Amino acid sequence: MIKSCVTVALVPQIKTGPWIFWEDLEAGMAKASELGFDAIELFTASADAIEVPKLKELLAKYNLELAAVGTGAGKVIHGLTLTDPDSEIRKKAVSFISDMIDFGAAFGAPAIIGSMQGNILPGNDRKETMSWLAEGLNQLGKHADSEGVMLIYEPLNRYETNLLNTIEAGSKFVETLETKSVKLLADLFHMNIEEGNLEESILNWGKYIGHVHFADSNRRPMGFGHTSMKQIAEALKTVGYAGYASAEAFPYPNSDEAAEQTIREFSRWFK
Ligand code: LER
Ligand code: MN
Repeated sequence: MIKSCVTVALVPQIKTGPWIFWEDLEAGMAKASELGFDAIELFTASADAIEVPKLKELLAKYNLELAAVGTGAGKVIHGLTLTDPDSEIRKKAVSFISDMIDFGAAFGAPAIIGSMQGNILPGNDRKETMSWLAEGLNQLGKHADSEGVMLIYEPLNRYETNLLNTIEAGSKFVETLETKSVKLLADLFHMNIEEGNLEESILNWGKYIGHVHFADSNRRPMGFGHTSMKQIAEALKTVGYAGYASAEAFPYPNSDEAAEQTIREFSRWFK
């Protein structure tokens, strides 16, 4: 069974990003609960931005799970990536993500590595940069495993990273890692830009998919763009995907209506 999820971002620096709810955690959770979502995905400035007991209390109050925690603040606020040529920065990136893994693990939720993967910077070698990414993911995957959670790595579109852009490239890279705890995030928005055929990629590499970002071709809530959801939903069901479809979409036309649109589309394809 695929479960429904909606994003809540609490980081002012990423205010213009594709998040359904922002700023007011409890108001977002109340609306998500009212609409029947199973979970929220949370973006916080750091691992200690919300106290674990407080979040546990809110999740229980609103009958929601924590699906995943985002780490993007590490890049946006602190400039940290796993592929920075400076080894001290890479070390800080690992430490930031490690703390996020611990935070998520208190709820059984994986951490997501999106923008913190970084880029091959001008003048740097692709092979060496990929070895830094592998080193970071191996270290963090081992840590996630010891905490009993997966680690989610997200291939992004070419305008956000030049490391790995497709599910195939991500899967082949994951196969080379020592850790077996790293799974991929299939973000339907990025896939719309990069994949030749979304459903074929899901069918071919489905065993590596651990999380799904549910957004249309234009990053608006599903149904507001031109993604052919029918075939994608069938492919996800065929490969036995049983994680979350998490709405990482613009709050278009506003947060509440974006959440309503998302749950309607979720029910249409996954119920
Ligand atoms: C993060 O999940 C992601 O997909 C980024 O493109 C958001 O800016
Ligand atoms: Mn995403």
